[in-house]
Amino acid sequence: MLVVVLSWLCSSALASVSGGKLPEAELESQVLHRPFICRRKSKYGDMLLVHHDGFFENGTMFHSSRNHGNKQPMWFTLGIREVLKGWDLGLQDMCAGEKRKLVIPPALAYGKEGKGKIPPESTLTFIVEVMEIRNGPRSHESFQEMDLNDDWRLSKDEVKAYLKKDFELHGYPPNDTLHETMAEEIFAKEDKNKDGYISSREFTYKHDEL
Ligand SMILES: [Ca+2]
Ligand SMILES: [Ca+2]
Repeated sequence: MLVVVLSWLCSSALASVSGGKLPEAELESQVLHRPFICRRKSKYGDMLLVHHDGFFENGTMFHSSRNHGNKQPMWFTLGIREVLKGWDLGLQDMCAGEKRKLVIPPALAYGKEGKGKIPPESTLTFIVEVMEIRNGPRSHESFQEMDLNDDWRLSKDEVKAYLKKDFELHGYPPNDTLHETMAEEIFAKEDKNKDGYISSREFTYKHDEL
């Protein structure tokens, strides 16, 4: 999963983007559709592929992923403030194929300042449909998958093997030089105690934000 690797590379930066404390505000969440079969439910650290429509309080649509840009659904990691706080809170325990309506108060959206075409103090309504759920780059499952010899730490070779497999899975030819560089970058950032291994502790997210 190339997207997972890329998201892993950026995740430290994303996780460090955190604002000050905002006043308590209630998020309204309503299930519009839940599929009959649900193999897993979304949890913090998962990657979600979603389509979404956003509306102002007066009902005007300000964004629709189906109509804007490349019209593609979007991947993000749940629970690391990569998206609005209201999304992180409101899109838990969802099934692939589920659709929810979220009414998000300003404190859990763009706050006092607003952003771009979102005016200050806007309550926003989103209709969000989850298309797919995957293990996040920092999940326990991803770690186990990468830890080939089960010693609870990732060697540089294990990380490179994972990158290679990931490339092949996406139809890219393996590229040793590139994998080497990517592994170096990952270790520079993630091997906090510089012992040449990424421990499960170094790997896993801390969810102290929420
Ligand atoms: Ca290992
Ligand atoms: Ca280490």
